[in-house]
Amino acid sequence: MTNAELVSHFYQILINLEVSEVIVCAGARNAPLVVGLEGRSFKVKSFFEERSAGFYALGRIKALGKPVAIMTTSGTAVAELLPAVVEGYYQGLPLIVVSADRPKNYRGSGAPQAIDQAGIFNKYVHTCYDWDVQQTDLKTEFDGTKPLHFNLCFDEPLIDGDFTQRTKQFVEVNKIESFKQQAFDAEYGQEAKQFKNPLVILSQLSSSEKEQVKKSLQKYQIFHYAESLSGLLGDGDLVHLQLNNCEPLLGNFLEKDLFSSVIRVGGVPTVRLWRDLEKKYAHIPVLSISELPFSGLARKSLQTGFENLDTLLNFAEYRKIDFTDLNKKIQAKKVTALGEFRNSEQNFVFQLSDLIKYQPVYIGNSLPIREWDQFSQGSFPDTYGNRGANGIDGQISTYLGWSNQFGISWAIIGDLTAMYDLASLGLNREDSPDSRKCLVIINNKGGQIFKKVFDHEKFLNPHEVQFQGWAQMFGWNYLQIADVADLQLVQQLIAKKEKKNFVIEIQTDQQQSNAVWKFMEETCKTVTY
Ligand SMILES: Cc1ncc(C[n+]2csc(CCOP(=O)(O)OP(=O)(O)O)c2C)c(N)n1
Repeated sequence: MTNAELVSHFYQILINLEVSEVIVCAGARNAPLVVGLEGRSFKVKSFFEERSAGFYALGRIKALGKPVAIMTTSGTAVAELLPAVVEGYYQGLPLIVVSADRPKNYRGSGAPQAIDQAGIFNKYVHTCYDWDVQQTDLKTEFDGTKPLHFNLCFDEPLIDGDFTQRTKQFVEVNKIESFKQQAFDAEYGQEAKQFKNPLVILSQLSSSEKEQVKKSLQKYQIFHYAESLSGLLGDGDLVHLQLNNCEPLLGNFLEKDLFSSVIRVGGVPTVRLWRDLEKKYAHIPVLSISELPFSGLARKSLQTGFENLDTLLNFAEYRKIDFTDLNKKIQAKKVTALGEFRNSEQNFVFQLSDLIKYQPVYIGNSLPIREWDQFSQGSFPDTYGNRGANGIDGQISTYLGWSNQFGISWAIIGDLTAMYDLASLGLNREDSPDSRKCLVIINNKGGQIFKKVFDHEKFLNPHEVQFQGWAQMFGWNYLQIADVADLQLVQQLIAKKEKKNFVIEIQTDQQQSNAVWKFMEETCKTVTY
């Protein structure tokens, strides 16, 4: 077979895998693949930096609900995709990695741009297909629930035939099932009896899961703690069943036996209590309802899929709880604290969320996700964030890929998180002209999440960086806000409806932010149900 024929067969495989978008990070070695794209129907996006491009592809997968391919040249270009592959693995996203390689006999030789690429992603991909022009069996199997790697070896001359030809060979792609959640049988039902008075925690949900969960919660009127990534926090039909989020309260509830088990619905939760279930509350039975194969805990717990959601939520015995008064008390305390510490991060989140209610929002890791969970007001049905491996890398890139589907959208991220993904803004060129991106950086001058636990420069990485020059470099508009009153500028920006992208840098007052955390912790000790 020639390179041209291998490419032609391969593109038929991509089509059979339902790939319609391809992100291309071109180099010489993947020239056969790049040239072969000409005249095919894939939507193609080119970018030079593989790490950002990989994370961007994850955002596209989330937006499209189907696999997206990313192509790299040989060498470290492939290795740059590891973080996105890992993130894709833990989120269950079908990222199709296509790396071009030098011929197989170059392996281990140290020849230029020849590294050991086959199997480089190890367990984080469903399979690595390592093919060259000698390959006769091109049968592909895929379960669609994790990344997949094709390593295609090309010898020179790279362009060796007619790349416009379409394959006449039948290329077989089998969809297989590799993971099946525990069925809800009699034995399982017996175990599920432990789930008395459960605290139901909602974490990351897909759109279809969200609707299903909402229906069941409404039907049985179940009290729950909703994280923002569920898209159900503050939902008008559920808000009377939700606790006004104040994280430290949950531990108190377990200690006071208000709840005696935990049912988690969706992704692995962010809330501190989840980590405490590992050891501190190891006696509390935990059941996870999720489509992913991860229990999210190293200790014993039960797991099942969404098909059993309604049965399980109905099955559990609930204590009738009315949190109306408690919610009011917490809200009053929050408002007092935020009023007093008006330039705290938490108050910026509180006020900003009110301005951008109902608009799509991407939430970055570290403090932003925790602050959004506890201090945002209103409802955000389209909320997304990379919580697979909780990295601060690639956040802007994923946001840009995910948000192309919307008109105006927002991302809320930390300053180190922004600095991690500096090439990302270049990804936005030529993107959907109707989408309008607003990237909010909460600049607290370092990794302030560590302040409470390891208050040392080595952890905080303090800095005086500002982001104006960076925004300008990529032709984005820039707004700097250091007082909460200036959020009116954001309001004006929204009202103008101009198709402009913005970097909005919010400079917060660290002492005030610390004071709010302290106040809320104290409050949680004193408020009672
Ligand atoms: C790729 C990666 N490296 C390191 C970490 C560890 N880490 C967690 S939070 C954090 C600091 C984040 O700082 P920033 O983005 O400024 O947010 P802030 O803590 O101030 O909210 C770091 C380094 C991580 N989660 N991911």
